[in-house]
Amino acid sequence: MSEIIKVKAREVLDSRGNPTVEVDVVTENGIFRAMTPSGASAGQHEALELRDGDKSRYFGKGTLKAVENINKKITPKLIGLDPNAQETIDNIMLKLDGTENKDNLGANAILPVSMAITKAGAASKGLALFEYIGELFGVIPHKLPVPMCNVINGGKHAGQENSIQEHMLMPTGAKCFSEGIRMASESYHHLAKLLKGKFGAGGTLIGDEGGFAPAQVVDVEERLDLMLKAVENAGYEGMMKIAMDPASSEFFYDGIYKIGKKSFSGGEMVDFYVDLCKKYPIVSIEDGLAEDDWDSWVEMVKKLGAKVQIVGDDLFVTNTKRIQKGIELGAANSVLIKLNQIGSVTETLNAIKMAQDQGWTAVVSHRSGETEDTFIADLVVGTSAGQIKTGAPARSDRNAKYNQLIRIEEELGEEAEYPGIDFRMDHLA
Ligand code: 2PG
Ligand code: MG
Repeated sequence: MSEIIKVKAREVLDSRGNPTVEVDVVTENGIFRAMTPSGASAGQHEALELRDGDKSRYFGKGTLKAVENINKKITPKLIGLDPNAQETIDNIMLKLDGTENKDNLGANAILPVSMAITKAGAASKGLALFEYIGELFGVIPHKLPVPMCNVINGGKHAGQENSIQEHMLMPTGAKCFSEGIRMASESYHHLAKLLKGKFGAGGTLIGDEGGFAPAQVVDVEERLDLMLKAVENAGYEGMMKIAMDPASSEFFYDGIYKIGKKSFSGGEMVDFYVDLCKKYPIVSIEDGLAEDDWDSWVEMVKKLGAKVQIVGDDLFVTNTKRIQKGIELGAANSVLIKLNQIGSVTETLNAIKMAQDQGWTAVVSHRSGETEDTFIADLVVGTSAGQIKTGAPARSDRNAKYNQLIRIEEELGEEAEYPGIDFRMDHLA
């Protein structure tokens, strides 16, 4: 058994240039490092992201308190422990925090420690991280995910108000993951050509997740038309489906949804998606409705759920209590999985398990503020989740994850499976 010799945290920068927390866990096998990401369109019910609030540093966004919570409070409890005791270690941190929302230590203190422990645990067993996560989760991992590549960024990720946030391509017609990424990348570059031709250099400005953010294209149908044209120009017509994340809590005001100049009730919003799905090859809609508008979610599942994956992100915040409520109500058929929404590896694995046990899908996701940490690539394979959303196939904060999946696919060789168009039903088989 190896043991934890040292745990040390520091403040570093994320992809948006905001501070975040990095942790080194040291065992006899080496240094194991993890970083926590950060959301912009964060859900109200997420675990606490502890920020210093000292306006003289990073506009109040400093993370020195979270760093200190690790170095002074968490570290002494972990020295000498076995890094393979993931659940025990996560529970020690949860107990030390003592609150439902991680209000004392901060999810951004607990999570990077938890992730670094998983990496140290894998090394101590001589396993690749995805294999070790498979062991923790109870599957033999060989399934690569279908990526959701966010080629047009809107909403908060593009400095726009009352606009749909993510417009993604899913290469469902690819034979394997690396071919899917090639199809997405080529389509992305064709989209760049189209946008440059239409709007000049300003058309290819990019948003937080590496997708284009053309201020001139506000209408959702115009955005989707451009994407499909790019796919056609790349030669992949019919081989790419569309996934959307409107992130609608961001344009929900006192019971009314506002997109551009139009207003919608919950029911009208559902009808808007029903119409859109008739016109476009949309297979997945995340946060089409606001985080507490449960009734409209139920209506959406009734009207669209058989055909379209209905994914709860801000609705569930990777929290088994909220997922359980969603299951009881029939409010979705899929859960978006973000480690830092809940704040530990064990709780994240439990959320994925709960979704899958229900016959729902789980989509592993990045945050809009990312880092070079590729943990989620191993997480999606280790849990056989079958879908990952980690931005455009561009910018190293996003491609770090796609590239890690290319490596995992290579390592699995003949064993590797790619669900393609069966990304929803595959895990039920
Ligand atoms: C989302 C995410 C990631 P953020 O809404 O799904 O794409 O955005 O990290 O800003 O919450
Ligand atoms: Mg979302």
